[in-house]
Amino acid sequence: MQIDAARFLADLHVLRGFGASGVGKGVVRPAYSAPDLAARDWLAGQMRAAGLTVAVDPMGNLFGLADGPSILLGSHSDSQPEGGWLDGALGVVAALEVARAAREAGGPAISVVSFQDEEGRFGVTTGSAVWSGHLSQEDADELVDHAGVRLAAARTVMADRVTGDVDPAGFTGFIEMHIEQGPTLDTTGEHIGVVTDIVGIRDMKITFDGQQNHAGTTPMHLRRDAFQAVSAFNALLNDRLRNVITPSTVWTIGHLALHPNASSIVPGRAVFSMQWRDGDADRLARMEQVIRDTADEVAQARGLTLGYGPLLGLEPVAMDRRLRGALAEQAEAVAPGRWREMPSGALHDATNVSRLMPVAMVFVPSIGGISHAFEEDTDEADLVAGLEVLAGAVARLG
Ligand code: HGY
Ligand code: MN
Ligand code: MN
Ligand code: MN
Repeated sequence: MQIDAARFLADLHVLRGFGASGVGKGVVRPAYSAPDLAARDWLAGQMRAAGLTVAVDPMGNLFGLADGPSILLGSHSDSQPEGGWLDGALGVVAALEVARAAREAGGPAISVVSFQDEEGRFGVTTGSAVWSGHLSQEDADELVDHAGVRLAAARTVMADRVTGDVDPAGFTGFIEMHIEQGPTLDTTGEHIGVVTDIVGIRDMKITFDGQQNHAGTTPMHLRRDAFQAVSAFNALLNDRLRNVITPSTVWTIGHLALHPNASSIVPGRAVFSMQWRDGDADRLARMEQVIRDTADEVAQARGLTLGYGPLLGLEPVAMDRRLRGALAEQAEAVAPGRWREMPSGALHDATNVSRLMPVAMVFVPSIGGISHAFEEDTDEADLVAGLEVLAGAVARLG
């Protein structure tokens, strides 16, 4: 199987053009946006040109299907509200190149996928969560984004592209190539990461409701200020979690909406995202209890009411030994002594797909460990090394 590195890199740059931010190589291509649809239409054309049959399921997950049983390769092509050009896109374009190379060489049958809403405009890896059965379409349809749009409404923009459900039974396994999105490989100078496990995640919206009031006339001791509650909650939580966490545990308040969000109004309402991740499901549960107890205490002490959105989440998962072994053998062939086995602190569609079939992942370095930012980038040589590992592993498994 002969991969074409120039064709692969050229395709990556074409895909970057859909939703290009104009800042560095960044992209703004959230799920179901116009650039996301345009990117998916372009990808569908590439799939057809590679001899694959295009299928789109009701969530908008895009498949390029080989005939008969096949190995599934891919990732996602939606981005964060401010995203990098490689997060997800790399795995989809690498899959396309391996599918083309395998076909040209009469090699193993390869199907390609770009999952929808991996970046969680509506939840956590929503497209693959529904495809895998982790989340029902009915429950997914009730999810709302930060602007209050329901998923059921958002996905209607894809309705005329939908061909129907895609049966996972025809796939023998799934391999997702991705950038690391963290500092490990960049720091060690290694070129390839073979993933051992993917951490678990919990994510829920929390709402504090107080009293909206005049910022000049309301004495401090009479205020029921929703922002002050968030601030107090955050400080108390950071302190209390210290008894529960390990050095790899992480938690984030990444979205905060104050109402009505004006300089001279004491905010009456604060809605924020609370997300936490760890490799141990029991620790995730203990953290949830600390979070709920702390929010409850802050709300009571300040005379606010407290509300929770649905608790979303994915369990930690281990990668398949056989697929992982093929990636490791090929990593040693491509970058002798310059690769490592490592866990993933980022979430991936592979977590959901592991419910359906054996899965594995291969990482390439992220320069400066930066991702979910316009600055995200990877050396071209590393992009190509990762593609060589993916293609070689597929050939070994074929
Ligand atoms: O947030 C994540 O880990 C993934 O990139 N959606
Ligand atoms: Mn990703
Ligand atoms: Mn991401
Ligand atoms: Mn006034």
